[in-house]
Amino acid sequence: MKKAKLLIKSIHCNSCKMMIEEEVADKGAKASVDVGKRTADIEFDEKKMKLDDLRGALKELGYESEVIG
Ligand SMILES: [Cu+2]
Repeated sequence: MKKAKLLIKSIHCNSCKMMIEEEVADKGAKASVDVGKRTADIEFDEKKMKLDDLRGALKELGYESEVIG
């Protein structure tokens, strides 16, 4: 499993956290969102998906992200 950290500036509450975590789970990966820090720790299988595809799916929900780790 590959790990990445995203900064998602438009996270502002627990529903954002749930939306993002559910969307990432739907794509077959794992996300752990920290609402205070506005970050999402992502664990995904590089063979099955690209981080940019996941970021694209989040963007469609209104969450633009920046890869910070
Ligand atoms: Cu929110």
